Amino acid sequence: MFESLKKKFNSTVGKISDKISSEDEEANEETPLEEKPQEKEEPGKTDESTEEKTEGGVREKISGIFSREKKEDTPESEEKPDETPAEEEEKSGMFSLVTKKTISEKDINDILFELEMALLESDVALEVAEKIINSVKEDLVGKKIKRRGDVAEFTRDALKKSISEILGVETRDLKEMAQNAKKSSEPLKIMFVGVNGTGKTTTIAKIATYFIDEGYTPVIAAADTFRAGAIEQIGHHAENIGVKLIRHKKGADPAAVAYDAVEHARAKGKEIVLIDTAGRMQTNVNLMDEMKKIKRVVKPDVIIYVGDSLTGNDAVEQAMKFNEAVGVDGIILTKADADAKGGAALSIGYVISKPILFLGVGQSYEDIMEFKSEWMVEQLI
Ligand SMILES: Nc1nc2c(ncn2[C@@H]2O[C@H](COP(=O)(O)OP(=O)(O)O)[C@@H](O)[C@H]2O)c(=O)[nH]1
Ligand SMILES: [Mg+2]
Repeated sequence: MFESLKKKFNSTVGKISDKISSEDEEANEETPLEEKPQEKEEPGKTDESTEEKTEGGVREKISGIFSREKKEDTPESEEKPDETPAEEEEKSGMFSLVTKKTISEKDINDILFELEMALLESDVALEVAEKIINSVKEDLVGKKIKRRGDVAEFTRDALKKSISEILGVETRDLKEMAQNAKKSSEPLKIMFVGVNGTGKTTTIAKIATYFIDEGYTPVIAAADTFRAGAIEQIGHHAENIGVKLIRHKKGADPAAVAYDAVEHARAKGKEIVLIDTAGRMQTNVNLMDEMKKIKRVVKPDVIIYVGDSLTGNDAVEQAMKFNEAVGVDGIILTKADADAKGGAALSIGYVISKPILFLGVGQSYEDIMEFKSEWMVEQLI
């Protein structure tokens, strides 16, 4: 899962660490660090030792496309002036592994730009990639390096912090909502929206299983009355997991199906209503209106956008459209088990300011996991 992003973040740690450590070694061998002349901006020349020429060429070509923040390098005067005798010794090169240097923007600019390009290739949204790069830059520039391991540690920490910030959208606790529903005897109504094939129906069966395991009795509304075979498909799942399905005929008003399911839950004391809807293109106005009608009629407590993580930027784009049309409260990303890239998982919550609640991680009813941002950070770096 998300191998591609993980590789890119880790290789960035390695590259920054190698670059700054090797500069330190040169500084120790050649001249005292303080007297080392500032390198001039000569991308083709200065980076040959650490980067492949082809990558450099590509970078130059695309460098005009995306705007890069230009900041002045941290001035040398930021070096701590009042050094202890021990620090003076370190600088004089007595301990070759103990060096002292302040990370400048120039040290990391090219490597971070390369990371930004790599993130975009992995379907990370542009605003998210930019935020990560800027946040890491802000954290690293000016950091004083005392030991060789510092650079890797600082870079890793800076990346972790930026990813945590990206994923730090306030989440919603469905379990708590279900508990409250139980106490109030008014069912928790959850409506699932998203385009065709993203995994809505499968996800509803998984969420029903999740709540059954928690001791609740859900009911499912077969409100996808549009697609051929949809009612049979969800009926098959409902039977497998032993959940009551409320269904009308194909072509019936989906809002009426959802309404009946809510009435059923009220009458039978069931705590949760899960409403399946037809997969519609986010651009289909009529079908979007139909979804708004379901919303008006049953007033769901939670609207969950179900997106296919394999579709990357498309999933993010669709989430925006659904959010504009009906208002989304949370996200479930499916097929994360098959997603090597991870761009949608990293970006989608940030872009629409709504939390990812679960990840779909396979085709069986148990293959769903609660999404925790700390877990995601650990996956990535
Ligand atoms: N690997 C994998 N496949 C999934 C996952 N969720 C759904 N699928 C598959 O995606 C396909 C479409 O799912 P479906 O629920 O019919 O999508 P819907 O059109 O949005 O209702 C089915 O073959 C599912 O088995 C998941 O988390 N992982
Ligand atoms: Mg479906």
